[in-house]
Amino acid sequence: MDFRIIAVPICEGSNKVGVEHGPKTLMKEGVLELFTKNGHYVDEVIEIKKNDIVPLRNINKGIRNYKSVFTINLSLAREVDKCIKDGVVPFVIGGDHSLGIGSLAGVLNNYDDFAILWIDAHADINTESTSFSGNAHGMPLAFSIGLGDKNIRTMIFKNKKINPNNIYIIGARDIDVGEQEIIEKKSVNIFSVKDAKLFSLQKVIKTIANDIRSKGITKLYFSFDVDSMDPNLIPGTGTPVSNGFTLEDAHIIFSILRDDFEFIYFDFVELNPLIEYTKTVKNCLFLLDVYTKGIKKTFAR
Ligand SMILES: [Mn+2]
Repeated sequence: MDFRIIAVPICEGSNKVGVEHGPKTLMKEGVLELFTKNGHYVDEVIEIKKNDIVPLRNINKGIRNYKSVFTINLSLAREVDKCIKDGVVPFVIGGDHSLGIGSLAGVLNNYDDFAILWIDAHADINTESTSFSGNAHGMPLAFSIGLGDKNIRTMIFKNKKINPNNIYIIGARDIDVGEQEIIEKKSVNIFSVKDAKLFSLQKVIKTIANDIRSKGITKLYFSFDVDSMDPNLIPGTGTPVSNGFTLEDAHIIFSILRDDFEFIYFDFVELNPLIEYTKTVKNCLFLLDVYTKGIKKTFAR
């Protein structure tokens, strides 16, 4: 498959520094070589430019570092859009998960019908009114379904919306009260690690795959937050939650999905090498190897 790696060193959507070093760290540790080794062509590696600032702590319009989050995601939306129009699949490396705002907007500008696989310990579907922290990395899915800040919805999403029923959150085990209400009201699909262990992960993922297929959807947006994993395996992340997925689980999730769907977008977010380096980087590279190895070597379009 032909990829473009888009590095997004954003930390402003969280309240911890360090996550902005994710892309540079993975590049230094050989992520590009993994793509090549596994038979893919990377046409370009680009980085979303941003002003050199640390998280300011100021909350404006209910969102921390509003201006930076807005500007970076507007640039990202344009790059993702351009990448898809160039016939290449975006592989976005973060950075915090607020980059989902620009990514979802960029993908939505090109495709109407796709399902979103959101592998995460959190639901990331707060609005600025339901969020306790004001951290935008907990909000991308809300904006994508037409909730929350009007500027983000009109200027980044151009008033386009994702059907909430096409969102599948997998691995969630730390959900805010306001998020739970949105999930129920909008019929977002959500599966906890507990569900997965109870019914067997294979069964859960097969059910999801069947559900997506039954809607006639063939395209997948695949977003992987490393905090979906157990913190013993990936300690280097800003908001760890215990009882996460194992490396084998991640393998199962991907191997069931890869044969049935066309992947139109990938991201890999929230690794923070300043919190822990050695184990985190080793396991991130393992996961990226699994993902790039498993993708069929066909062209996106
Ligand atoms: Mn997340």
